[in-house]
Amino acid sequence: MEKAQLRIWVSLMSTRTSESFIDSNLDYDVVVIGAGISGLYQLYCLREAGFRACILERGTGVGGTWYWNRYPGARFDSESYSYAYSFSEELLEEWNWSEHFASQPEILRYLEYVADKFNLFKDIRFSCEVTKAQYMEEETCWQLILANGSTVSARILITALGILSEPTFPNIEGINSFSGESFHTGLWPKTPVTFEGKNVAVIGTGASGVQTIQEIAHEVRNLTVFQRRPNWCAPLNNSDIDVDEMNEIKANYKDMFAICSESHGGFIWTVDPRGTFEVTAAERVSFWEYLYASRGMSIWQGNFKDVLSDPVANKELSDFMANKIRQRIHDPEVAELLIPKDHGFGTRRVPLETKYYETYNQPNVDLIDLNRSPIRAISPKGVITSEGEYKVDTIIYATGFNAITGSFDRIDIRGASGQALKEEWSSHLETFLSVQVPDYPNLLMINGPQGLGGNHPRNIEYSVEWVTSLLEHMKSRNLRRVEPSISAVQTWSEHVRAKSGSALANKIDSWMTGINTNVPGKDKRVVGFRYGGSVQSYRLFCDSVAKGGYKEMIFS
Ligand code: NA7
Repeated sequence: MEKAQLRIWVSLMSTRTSESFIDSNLDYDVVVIGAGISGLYQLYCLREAGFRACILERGTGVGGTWYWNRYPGARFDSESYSYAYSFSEELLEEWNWSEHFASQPEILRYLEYVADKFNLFKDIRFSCEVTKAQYMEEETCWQLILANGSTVSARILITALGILSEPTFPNIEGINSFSGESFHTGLWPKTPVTFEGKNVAVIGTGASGVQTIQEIAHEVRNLTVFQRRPNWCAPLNNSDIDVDEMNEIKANYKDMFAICSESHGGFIWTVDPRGTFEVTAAERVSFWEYLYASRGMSIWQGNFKDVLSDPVANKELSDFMANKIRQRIHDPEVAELLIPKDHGFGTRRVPLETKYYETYNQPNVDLIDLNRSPIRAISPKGVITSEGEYKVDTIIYATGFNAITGSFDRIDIRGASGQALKEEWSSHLETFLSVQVPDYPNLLMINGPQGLGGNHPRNIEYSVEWVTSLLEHMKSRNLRRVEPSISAVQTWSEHVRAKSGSALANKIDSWMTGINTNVPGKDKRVVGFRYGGSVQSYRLFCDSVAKGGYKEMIFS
């Protein structure tokens, strides 16, 4: 071949390479951030579909939420088998759960087993914190900068960050001056922590606080719980699973997952089609007694159809739950402190408990009402409220997370016009299907804002498969760039707002409505922070986009 011809050929090839989805100049076709439940399955699917992919993970192991939340008593509040991956029959057959609601160590073992079984470890880079992600228009790729200064490039960036992965500490003066040990439930150390003989403070009574309190109350010398707002808790009713029961569960997996895809939130509990007042008072109470004695979220997710939307029905149920608390607590004043007065049952995330209320009957447990005596400061010796100082050896912050957008905010994500995603979202939070954001081409989110709540792994599997199909669509047609159209984003956001209408939960301050009093700017409820519709309506929308050839998205 003549030199001039060779030059033309090389230049043709390089044009051809740069015009195809696959570009060997890039480090990867797809980079996934996060090795939790979403990231692991995403890596598996990408590999099956023939993409060069890797996960960047800031921790030193897989598991995401279940890697970081190692606090005492951490466990599932969805049934273990309904929370597990469903994509592999072999995996379903092999894995045996020891409890209906597995504890964190067992969950982590499961996720490590999955990563090992599908040989995922080889493509996960641990201790890799992504600090910046910049979309490069000319190269049609994402350039990532890691905390160690190195860079990684990929055609597509998938975030699998989790919705509760940015722990927040309370905004209290002197928090760093404490001389004892202090922990956040969402950043629990791997090394064992003992409480024996110690005076311990727990700040926060959400799901993590409740699980921690009931677990350590028997071990500590004295436990002081600092409560701002009580939550409505329901009995977990956990129990062991023996071999026969596990075999029965395995035999019914297909039916169980079918129920999950037919239920509103992806759980195994489906809403009762009757209205609260369509039955007699005696039938109502007997149904609620049955649900109170049933496992997990039954009383929240399997209740009468109107209890989470009709204030009168909700009040009736809340009164039933309040009486349960009164029956279980010896001291009536303590009982009243533990009964929420500012929201009805099920309108915030319901912590599931095991003898949580009885904990407050123990002589070594005190409940401090922060509404009466707010925390003024943390001192070197403990917690100072308006009524005095509580000297403790250990402080546990069970103060929650900067939900959903918080994990994006910690990365400086810049789109095609150079705008920071954090700034973009601080003025208006809009997505397409919770998967894409205009001006951030080739950025795909698993369970981003405006996404489904409920039983996450069920939604994760669906979203990961949807995203993988989109990428296969692009690869097979040599499409290198994808971005949602503005009109598609508007249509989706209108749909999200419409679906946020009737649920009482949308009128209450909680992380589910975008509130976190410890984060500046997160003091106003965001309509459609999460998708309020059902699993079915979400999937119907996404399926129709895929079936219609992704007309709502702009490819080039
Ligand atoms: P949550 O549910 O957000 O709970 C956080 C708790 O911490 C809640 O009781 C808060 O009270 C309390 N909190 C937060 N900041 C403060 C300050 N500054 N002072 C006193 N108390 C404070 O987080 P979790 O980790 O328990 O659970 C998160 C999710 O994980 C849960 O919903 C399940 O889905 C699993 P507040 O209610 O705001 O008055």
